[in-house]
Amino acid sequence: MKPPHQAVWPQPNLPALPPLLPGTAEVVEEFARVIYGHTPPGGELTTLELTAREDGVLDGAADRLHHHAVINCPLGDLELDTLTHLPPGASAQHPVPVVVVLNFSGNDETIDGQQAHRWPYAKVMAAGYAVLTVDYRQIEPDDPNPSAPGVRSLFLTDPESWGAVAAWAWGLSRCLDIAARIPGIDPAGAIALGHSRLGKAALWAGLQDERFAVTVSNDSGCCGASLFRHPGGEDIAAITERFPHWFVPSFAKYAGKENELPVDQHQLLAGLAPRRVYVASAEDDAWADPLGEYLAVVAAAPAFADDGIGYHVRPGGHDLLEEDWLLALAFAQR
Ligand code: GTR
Repeated sequence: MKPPHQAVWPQPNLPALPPLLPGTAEVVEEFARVIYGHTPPGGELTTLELTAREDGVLDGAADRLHHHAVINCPLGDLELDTLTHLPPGASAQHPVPVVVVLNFSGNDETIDGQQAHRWPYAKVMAAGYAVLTVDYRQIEPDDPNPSAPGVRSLFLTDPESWGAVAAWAWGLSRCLDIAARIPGIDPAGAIALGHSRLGKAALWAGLQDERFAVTVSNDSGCCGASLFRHPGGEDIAAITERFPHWFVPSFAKYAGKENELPVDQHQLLAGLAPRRVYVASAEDDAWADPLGEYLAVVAAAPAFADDGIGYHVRPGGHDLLEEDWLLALAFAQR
């Protein structure tokens, strides 16, 4: 889809963007230091139990598998319950690539709950991909004062040394560990995909985990794909006020001082090169600043080979729609 915006940086009356960083390692270090925090090493998938399997669901479009996984961390185990859809015919002899996506409100909601429109499983199967999901709250609660601890309490580091977005990103990598053990899934060609706050997590996961061949950000906005230095929508003051647990506490000192931030999000997108990244925006999603997302893509593009970075903006609001999936998968398959 053709981006409707013709704008490029520099923008009149807006500051220059910081230059692209030399490589992925530098991007990880800078963004860990300033925004997301440092993800500690560790977290090993031990037990993976298939707890249920139904073949031929969705009128034969998919086989549905439920797994219970145990991830061994330095201070205890994290347990994850994953839901996987496989195209029929996917097997150890004929494995398919996987899209790893966290969900907001439970695995079952992706099938027939209020979130089901965000999960066009049959179409994704027809495109030749498996989908593996887990409830993001099982990895780390989305609460500044959680009643139950998450994975950040299972490491020896200070829990505040990495934010909840980084914890969810860590969880995406553990989901890929799980996917790699499921017969019928080929971990090569894996896609990390996320919507909104989980789009921020997908970008941070894709950057750090080179097994993700393609990273897809959908409406990820502030601290996701959109530029801090392009005003519009959510800013640092708003995001750190409402979601102090998402990032390192020191990030809040840049509230109202976007221009002093040492980084900007085009650098994060560029850090994914030479792997590939796709940014999806929605015209009416002003809070995520679709133009700021587009400008970040344009500013990151010099880091990529042809077709290494892609973008679309569709009509409508803040949501993950079938159209977003299919355009992203078409990009991945090019
Ligand atoms: C909003 C938040 C955004 C975005 C969104 C979402 O409230 O301000 O950064 O993450 O939530 O996750 O739906």
